[in-house]
Amino acid sequence: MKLIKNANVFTPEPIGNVDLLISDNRICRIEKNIDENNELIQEVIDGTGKYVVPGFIDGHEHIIGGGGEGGFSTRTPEAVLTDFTLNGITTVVGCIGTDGVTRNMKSLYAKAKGLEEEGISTFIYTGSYHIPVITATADLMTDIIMLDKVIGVGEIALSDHRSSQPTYEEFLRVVSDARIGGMLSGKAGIVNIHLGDSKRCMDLIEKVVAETEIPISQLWPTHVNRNAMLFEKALELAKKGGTIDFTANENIDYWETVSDEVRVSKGIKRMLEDNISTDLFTITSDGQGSFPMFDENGNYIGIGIGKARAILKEVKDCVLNYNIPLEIVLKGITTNPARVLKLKNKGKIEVGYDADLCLLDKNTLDINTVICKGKVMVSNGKPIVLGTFEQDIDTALKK
Ligand code: FWO
Ligand code: ZN
Repeated sequence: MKLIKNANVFTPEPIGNVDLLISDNRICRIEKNIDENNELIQEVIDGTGKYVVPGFIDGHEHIIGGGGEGGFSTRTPEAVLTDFTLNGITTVVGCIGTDGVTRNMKSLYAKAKGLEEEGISTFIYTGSYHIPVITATADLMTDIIMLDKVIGVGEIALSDHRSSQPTYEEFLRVVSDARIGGMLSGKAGIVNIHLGDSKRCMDLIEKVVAETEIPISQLWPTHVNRNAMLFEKALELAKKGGTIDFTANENIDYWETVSDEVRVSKGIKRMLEDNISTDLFTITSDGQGSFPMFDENGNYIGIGIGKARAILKEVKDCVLNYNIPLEIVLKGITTNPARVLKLKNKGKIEVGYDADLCLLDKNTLDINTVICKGKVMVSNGKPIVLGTFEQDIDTALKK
């Protein structure tokens, strides 16, 4: 057992200074003055001066890499364990993007299993930008029903010059198959939708919601803050009860000057001003995903890469620079994605939930300690556990 003493706990709701007792991989007690003189307690973590929050859930990460929009040399590298643990991310959902040919479901599954072996919780979406969906098994429903790690489909590209230009009917069939696959397997069957910059925005999503029996909660649009026009449409969807996903950007100070990308903190503030429930936003990293740039004629001009660490940077920006309460920002990376993705025992500090926890410095919100399923992965800001190839073999052998 491990005991976290005297920390200021956000479940994400703030519940003040309490102690947390962890048994194996679960949270087993949350109360004041838990007696540390219990022979079952092997480790006491001093939470004085720290916040304890649920581990972050990153629902959209290119864990095997992505990119390629500028040719072979622009394919991005895969993620490594400490991309996540050093930034508070304890659960990640892997996806494939533009390149659904040299990136495939076998690699995505293997990488998700590898990261799980190294200590974090992982899930994946089947498919990529493309419709028809390139699946691991015969079809989309079978992927969701038969592969435990597959919780939905995505990232399906719409309103983008790189999409497969799906018809409404083709898109609708993917949404329906994902819903039925999820229903039959007790999973979300979520459709993670990539929105590009074109003026078609949310058209197909709005049509599904307006014309079919499919609930709005089946659809989870991402990159909604990529431009002001799309963001306004996203707010309309949220007003109808849809959950919208902001893509974190670690260089938003620059991008705000050269584009009309909406800073995550301004997006959340706008939802608060418009009285939209704060249950209806999430923040994901698009980590290891490419950020390709094209000119007005669609010619490739350059490329950047997303990073998982952008989420923590946006959290700090929201709280420290824009005075958004921590308990609100945390919802976007804990309870909200856990609900959208139907992740059992994740996203909350509650008895019986997985012991996925972060200790943050109260003043800077820097990561101090990260615990994944009860195992300390980061302590005092230093990685205790490294990915297999994040250490020299001689160091590894000495362990
Ligand atoms: C976004 C992933 C984009 C890949 O529009 O969709 O390209 O396959 O690796 N990235 N295409 C980035 C914007 C949200 C800034 C992806 C990328
Ligand atoms: Zn995308």
